[in-house]
Amino acid sequence: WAEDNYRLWLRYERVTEPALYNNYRQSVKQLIFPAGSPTLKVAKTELQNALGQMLSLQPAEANTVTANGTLVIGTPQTSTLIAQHRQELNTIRREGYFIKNTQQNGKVTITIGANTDVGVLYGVFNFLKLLQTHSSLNHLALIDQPKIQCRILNHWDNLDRTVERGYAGSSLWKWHKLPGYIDRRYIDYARANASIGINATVVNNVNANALSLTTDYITKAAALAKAFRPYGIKLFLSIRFSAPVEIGGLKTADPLDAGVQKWWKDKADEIYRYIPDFGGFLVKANSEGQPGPQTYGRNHAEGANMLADALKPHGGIVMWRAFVYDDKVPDDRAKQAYNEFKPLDGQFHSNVIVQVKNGAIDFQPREPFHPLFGAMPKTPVMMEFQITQEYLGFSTHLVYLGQLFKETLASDTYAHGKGSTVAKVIDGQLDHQPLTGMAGVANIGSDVNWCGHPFAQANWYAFGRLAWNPEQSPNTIADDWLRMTFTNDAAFVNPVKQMMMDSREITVNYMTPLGLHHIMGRDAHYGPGPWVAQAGRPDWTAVYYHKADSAGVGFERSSRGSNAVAQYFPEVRNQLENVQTTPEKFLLWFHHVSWNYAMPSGRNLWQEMVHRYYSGVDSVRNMQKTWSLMQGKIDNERFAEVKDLLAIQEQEAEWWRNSCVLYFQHFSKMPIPAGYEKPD
Ligand code: GCW
Repeated sequence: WAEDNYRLWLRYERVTEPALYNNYRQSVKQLIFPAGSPTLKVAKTELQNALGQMLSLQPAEANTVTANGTLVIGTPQTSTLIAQHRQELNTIRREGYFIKNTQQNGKVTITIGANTDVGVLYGVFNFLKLLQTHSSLNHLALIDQPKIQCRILNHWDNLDRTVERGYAGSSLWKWHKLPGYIDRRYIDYARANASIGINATVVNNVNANALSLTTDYITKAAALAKAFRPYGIKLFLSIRFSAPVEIGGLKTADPLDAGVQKWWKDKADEIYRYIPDFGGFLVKANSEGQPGPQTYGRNHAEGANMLADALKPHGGIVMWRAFVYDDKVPDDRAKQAYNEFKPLDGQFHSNVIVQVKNGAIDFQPREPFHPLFGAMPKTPVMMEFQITQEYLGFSTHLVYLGQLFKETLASDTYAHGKGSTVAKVIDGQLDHQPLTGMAGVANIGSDVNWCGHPFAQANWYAFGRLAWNPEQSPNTIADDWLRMTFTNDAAFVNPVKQMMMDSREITVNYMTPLGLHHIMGRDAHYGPGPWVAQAGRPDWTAVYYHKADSAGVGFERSSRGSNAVAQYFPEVRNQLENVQTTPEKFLLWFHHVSWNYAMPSGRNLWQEMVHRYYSGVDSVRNMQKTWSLMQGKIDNERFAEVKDLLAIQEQEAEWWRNSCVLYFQHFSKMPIPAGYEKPD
């Protein structure tokens, strides 16, 4: 059980189909892979282990191609055979790779080449993916490279090993045993990340403890950085803006104060002495009570630039979060980030990137894209997705987030007319930004299976794949993941993939259909709580986010309400301004709509809402049916685990449905239409 759960998508199951087994063995009989550097060494070990497990084979090592079925791997520096492939090498940049069939000395070879060692590592992992997914090794002509530079996990892990919004056990980082003891798990974590192209990690919570910048903790962080380094993963730290006061003994943390500037400069110099390739800082400032430049009457740019200047000589960057949320700001919460950041466009130094959550409220089951995407053409802007399912049933509900991520990435901002998708903003194409990134708030903990739910592993996987290339399809990603994680049996892969693909919409239906949002229980954000007051502000009554009353339901964000729609470009704004043209999935996000409003389905709004909640529950039952047919196709342990979790999901979908339908019925005063089972 533990083994099956632990190995993630790097299981390297033995290939049992005889023809394929023989064909693969013939293709990799000989190996030319000189591996001197730490990165090439780990790539080679990964390859040899995998081939051993999948094909019971150790290819014979050679220096020249003397047999059909030779695997040639390396960079132009390590191999003249690779250096010949000028055209491919010129196309791929630093982290890219190519895999192709070639003839050398009249023999058939497979060549995996890259300009750098880390490119080779990515090439090897992708070659192994071909084997794991039982793909053909004939006519290989793959050229691939990342579209986004910084593909980074954000761990909201505290130094005491609790994890904010973590549902998979305690933090992986055993701070108390670092730097002396390197847990084997750090290596497996790095392997898993490298296999999907993740090249950076922030190991501590954005609600940061100033102690993480003390010399003791820098030493510990340096040990982690060293463990990750061969896998091409750079370490970043979240910082607490007031650290100069808390651990530096200064009177202020004002970013314009010369003493404060010097403190950060010295601190950066110190960090780079321990971690020469340190990535930089992630900063949550003036949000949810965290200190920041505004505490001293300065703005976000002044705060970010001060840190950026300290990191600049070493090549480090600042990821400055735009998730600013303050219940003292007397306006629609959805508007605050745009209001504070848009005016600062052009004022950030070149090694600052602004990190924006996918939506303007907070990682809801469905949110429209954040209006800051496309709105700051003079500033690098990166994406922050949440992989951990804070608002999506923790690690109990099966929800494939490939669909959620993709929906945001494919949204059109119209910043430069039609086709200005969010993906093009964050991969730098749209405004020719040299600095690009995508962050995912990790769902990883020390549970045996890393993520709490066997299917939550797919969300880590999908994040990495989309950060590498946001144009990829969630369907292909789910297909690869299922084959590598469970089995290549089509009778399993096809129905379960469909279940994954539908799972996000199903969850939206039983939690927050039609644009409802933030109606989860307060603080925990787990079960339903549309009746719960969300915070301590007088206007934030129980109905702050849904505004239900006898006339209707929904948050009016058109010009007739908070006018949050004005933060979007005209094409989007005009569409959202009007109830009739607002996409149904965002209806109640942007409008307060009458219970009698006629929906395209022919139902009125109330009936449609009831319908969505019921169909959400019904669909979970269908997921259970699909899954029950999978018995015997995979190991019994994971089969049983998912079955039990789906049973909880079904109960909780009912809990959501019954609570929300009965609660909103107080306002609609309309009956539950005939044909639906009675909620209780
Ligand atoms: O989603 C909210 C969470 C907080 C989190 C905050 C943030 C780290 O409820 O737990 O704090 O967002 O993103 O900063």
